[in-house]
Amino acid sequence: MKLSGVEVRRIEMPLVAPFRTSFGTQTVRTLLLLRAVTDEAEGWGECVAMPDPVYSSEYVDGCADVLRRFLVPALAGEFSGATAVAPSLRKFRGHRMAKAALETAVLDAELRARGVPLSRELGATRDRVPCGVSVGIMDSIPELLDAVDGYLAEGYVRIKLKIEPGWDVEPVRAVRERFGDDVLLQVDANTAYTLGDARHLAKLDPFDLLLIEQPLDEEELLAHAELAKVVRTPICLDESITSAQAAADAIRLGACQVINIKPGRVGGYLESRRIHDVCAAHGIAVWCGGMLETGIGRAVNVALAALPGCTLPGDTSASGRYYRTDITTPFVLDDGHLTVPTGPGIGIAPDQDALDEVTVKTEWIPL
Ligand code: OSB
Ligand code: MG
Repeated sequence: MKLSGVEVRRIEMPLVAPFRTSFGTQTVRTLLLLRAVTDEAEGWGECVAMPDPVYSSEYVDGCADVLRRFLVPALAGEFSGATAVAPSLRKFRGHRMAKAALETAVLDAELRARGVPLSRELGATRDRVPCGVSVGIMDSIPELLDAVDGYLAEGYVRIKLKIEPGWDVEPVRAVRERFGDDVLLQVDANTAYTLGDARHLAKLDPFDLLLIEQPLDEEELLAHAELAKVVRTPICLDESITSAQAAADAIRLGACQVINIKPGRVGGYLESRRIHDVCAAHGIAVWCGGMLETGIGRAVNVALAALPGCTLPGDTSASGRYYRTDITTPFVLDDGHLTVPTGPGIGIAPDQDALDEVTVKTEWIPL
């Protein structure tokens, strides 16, 4: 396979509602969309980095820079396909979101040429996946209850509440009191706490949460293991899990009982599959996380969520939870589930007009 170049589009899509987390508020999703042009076919990849380095160290302009100067040029010449991408990029440290987008675009092109759906390539065992929804921090409890009420009415099978110091026990209590004990409920702190908050976080225990996601800093694996001795709620890691090696280490240390897999954060779908396998071997539950993806990133996430080890509902919500108009045929919730695309590659492509509408910059990186 030979790459002739990569088109990098910067797109800006307004969110249907502001999304507030412990690291900030998003009202518009700005991201990079890649189109890899090869001698066999074209493929798409979405780079999940945000404009500011507040979730992880990567950010949109940094990803565009590293793709242009280092990652795309490293793929010059004949190569054997998507499995050769990560080894070719390994000498460049970090930048996993940029690497993941490039690998996904190449993988999509390769699978389209071979006529193979991504879900089959990854080893998916389901044709539809149950969906959860991530609910941002709100200005008031009544506002939160209205939002959760709406999502439950739409059919979401699991609710995740974003938390931070000052917005944790009370919102959880309010959701439990209003919607009952049967709702699958979990929380995500995006690193907002310290080990000194252990006793406070243990106050979440009576609410029977599925998990608490990334309470402490991404580098604090040992502190998560210590926290796990004080809180009964299972600990799930997101930001800390940057590779299959990191996952194996975290499991060995007792830092987590659940893992959120995000292909962007770990450098791609092939590494995601390895994390899935490491976790399955250790009896650790996994689920597919989200980064407010467009239909392109959503298609790949839904394929990943269909793997047998993804035993918890993921943050793979319908297009309408994020965008009034998606750049692909929208993903629509059917009885709380999304259907896994069956076409070759990622199984979906952007609508050209919708894509042009949200594109603010286009760059062609030639090889
Ligand atoms: O921590 O899981 C997270 C969105 C952006 C960055 C980080 C996270 C999230 C979400 C939303 O929780 C998940 C989604 O619905 O895409
Ligand atoms: Mg998270």
